Amino acid sequence: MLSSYLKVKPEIEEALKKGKPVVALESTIISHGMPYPENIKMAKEVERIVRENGAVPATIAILNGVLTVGLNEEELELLGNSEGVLKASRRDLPFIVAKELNGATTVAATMIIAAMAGIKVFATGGTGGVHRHAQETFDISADLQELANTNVAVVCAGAKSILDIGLTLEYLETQGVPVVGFGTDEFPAFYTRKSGFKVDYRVDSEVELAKALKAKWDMGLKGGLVVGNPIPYEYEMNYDDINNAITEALVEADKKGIKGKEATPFLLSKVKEITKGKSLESNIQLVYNNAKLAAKLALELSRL
Ligand code: PSU
Ligand code: MN
Repeated sequence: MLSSYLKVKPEIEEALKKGKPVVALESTIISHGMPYPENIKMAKEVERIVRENGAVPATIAILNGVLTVGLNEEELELLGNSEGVLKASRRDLPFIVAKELNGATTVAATMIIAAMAGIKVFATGGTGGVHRHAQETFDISADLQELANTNVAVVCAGAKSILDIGLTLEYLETQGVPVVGFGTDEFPAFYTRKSGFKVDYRVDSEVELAKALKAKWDMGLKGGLVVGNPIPYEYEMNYDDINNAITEALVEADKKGIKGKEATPFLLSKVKEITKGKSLESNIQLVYNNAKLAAKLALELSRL
């Protein structure tokens, strides 16, 4: 039975039962996406922002094999500051559970667990996507398949150019995943507001977004939706600086033979090093911005 694998914090369970807004948050961003102690600080602040904007935060991870929705301080600390926490995507779930291990959930795994718990809105920094040269490497994040199949809306700051943004958008189109721009016609590129790629639909309010989501799911169109929420102007990076840093990081990853699930964490930490920490500051701020939008979206969705 599902309930023997899943533990939902009472506050979250209560909110879900009453149809109150809840926002799911992932944990790979804590364990593999940012360094300690900034990761823990970010994780706590994101939860505070979700609350401030009218929703209950639900950070998700696997603890001793239990799919856990809602973490306490000690659990956040464990994820953010210990060795041996595995990066958990869809394929890892059965083994991390069976072996009673600790896993930090990617966008894909967080969507799965959020859907099990009944959470419809999820905020993160960036999702995985189609990597550059995927034509040869086949490196396409399992996040994209999850978006095709699991009914959770993901608010992110677009796709960063460690990925092939164009191919990522093509893949999502094939899979029938709507990609919308919040207050923009352009799909944002994570560290920058512009990417050079257009979105399918521009949406200018949370209500409009909530209505589209309700319509999608009412019609039985399974799968998620990607909300591209551009980084606030004041935290945006210089387009050339960040792209040069990414190119340098990609060359280094190639030289070192980094691939598979190590690729994204390696590139993020390398880019941070090259930009002398600037990319991390932008990354943190865009997550806060997404948490705010996700909370408002969850609130509007709960009113429909
Ligand atoms: N992008 C970020 N920070 C992250 C990730 C992506 O800026 O921490 C994480 C997310 O958890 C995402 C995962 O789901 O990386 C994708 O990994 P992969 O490409 O191996 O599927
Ligand atoms: Mn991959």
